[in-house]
Amino acid sequence: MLSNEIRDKFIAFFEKRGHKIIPSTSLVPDKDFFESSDKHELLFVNSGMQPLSPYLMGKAHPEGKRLVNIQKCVRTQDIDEVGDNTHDTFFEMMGNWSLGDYFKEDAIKWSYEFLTSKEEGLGLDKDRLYITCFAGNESAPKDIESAELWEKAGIPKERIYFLESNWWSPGENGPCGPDTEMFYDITSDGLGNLTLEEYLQADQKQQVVEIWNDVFMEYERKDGKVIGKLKQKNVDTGSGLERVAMAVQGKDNIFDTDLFKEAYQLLINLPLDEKAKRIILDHMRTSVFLIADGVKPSNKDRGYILRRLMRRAARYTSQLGETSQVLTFLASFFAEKYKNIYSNLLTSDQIIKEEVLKEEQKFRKTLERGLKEFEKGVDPFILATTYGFPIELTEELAKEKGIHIDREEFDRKMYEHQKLSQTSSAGMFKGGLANHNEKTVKLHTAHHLLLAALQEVVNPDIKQKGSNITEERLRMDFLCDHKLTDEEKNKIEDWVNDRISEGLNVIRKEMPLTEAEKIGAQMEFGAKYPDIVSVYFIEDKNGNAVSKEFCGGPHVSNTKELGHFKIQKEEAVAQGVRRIKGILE
Ligand code: ALA
Repeated sequence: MLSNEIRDKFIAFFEKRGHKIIPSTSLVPDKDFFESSDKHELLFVNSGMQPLSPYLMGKAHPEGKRLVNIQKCVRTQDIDEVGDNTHDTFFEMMGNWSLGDYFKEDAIKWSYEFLTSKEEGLGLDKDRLYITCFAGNESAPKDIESAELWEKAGIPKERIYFLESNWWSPGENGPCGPDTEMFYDITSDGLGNLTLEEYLQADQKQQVVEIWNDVFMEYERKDGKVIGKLKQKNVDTGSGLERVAMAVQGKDNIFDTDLFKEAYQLLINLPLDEKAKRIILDHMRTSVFLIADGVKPSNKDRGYILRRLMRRAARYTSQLGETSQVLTFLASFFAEKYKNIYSNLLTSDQIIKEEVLKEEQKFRKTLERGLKEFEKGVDPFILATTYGFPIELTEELAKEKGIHIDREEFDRKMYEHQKLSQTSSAGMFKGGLANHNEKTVKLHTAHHLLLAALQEVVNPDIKQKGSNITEERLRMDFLCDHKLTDEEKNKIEDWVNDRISEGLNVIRKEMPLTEAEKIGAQMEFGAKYPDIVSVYFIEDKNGNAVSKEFCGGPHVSNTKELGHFKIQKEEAVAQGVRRIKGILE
């Protein structure tokens, strides 16, 4: 039985039992709903009940008390599980609702009938079903009634388990209640009766998968605590199409079902491992649905999630090279595949293609270089700002390699960076690095130490006249009336290397230009500066500045990160202007 037939059968089954069909809402939650609930929960609709919340709370629904639909859902909290047999970030949730009408008896009877009936339902093997019910806690009693109803329907007692986790709520606030969950045994030989412990293990190993959840919503939560009963007893059910298709089609993973199979075939000859293929398929399908619902890739909220999904997919296809358009191709494929069921995919076909192509091309250009930098151990902040690597991507790469990423440090640097780029884009700072990666940032800090060393060793009046930094070396032009002697060069190198081994902090401060001049911060000779300037201090252990320079950054946070400084060359560039090229080893 293909997924189209599963959808049709589900709707027809409940329509026949007095349910009115309602359409899926957009994945982007309705504004009214958005305002009335916890904001952070609601980037995307992630269950069939969310758009129905007001009606579960007692408001009359225009279509009556019995509803059925198939709701598009996005759940990104499980993103790390994607690639296993059963998790996806987008799914279609089939659901039936009673808004203060029927309750446990009919809900359970109909769930059982739909799952097992050959004529009206899916014809699944009843001997492969396992059921869990709510075990009870301080908020609500053990749900013995549901267990008895399952027995009455035909499930032996040995396959019904009580768990405290059988409780469902959309977030900290709103309607909620105990649930009863249906699991299907997808092993080839069948597991038979299982003790609670064996059942839990089978669940863990994905030998049994949850295919439906009936929630008996009669309670209300506020700030995570049950505060009492609702005006009415509701039923909210949710059955994931992908997993049902897997059970019905006798597959052990969702990617083998007809929902993914043809798309999977498109990747079959590419040099990608199984997990990568699954992640790419999942993320591109989700991206297609998000774009069709009006989400555009960006750096915040919904747009950020979309961008992250696309970039994660791109990174798994990085070995296909800069010019690959596999993601764009897949996006078009999914739009085509689902257009008869979700007509907005048809109308936004062109936008989907354009958005994916734009993002794919943009990211691929920097991806290869970024991955190389990552291999070399480059700071996550540099990866984000120079290579457009979302921090989650870096964290994921790091996890694979067992490297620890300091997220707090990253967030702090990012915050400062954003503040700085706002001001520097307003033309406020001179100096600083145009192109920064880890190597240039280190050389930049060494450049500041070098100027201080020249003043310390050669002449306190030495002024910088120009600078240039590449990944390989720094170059500084400075006003000086003589060629440096070997002794001076040695002393300069020693001075810089001593400051490096002392491990001095590098600190950035913003201050009025007049104050910066007063404290004698170094400025480039002949440059013009704004009223408010950024000054970098390198401070010794007593808090005295060994270097203070007008500068837009960025810099390392401590000189110990620099390594060993060496002067490669010292030469004249013009009358009274000398040039030093230096490296870090
Ligand atoms: N709202 C319930 C769920 O999403 C049915 O599992």
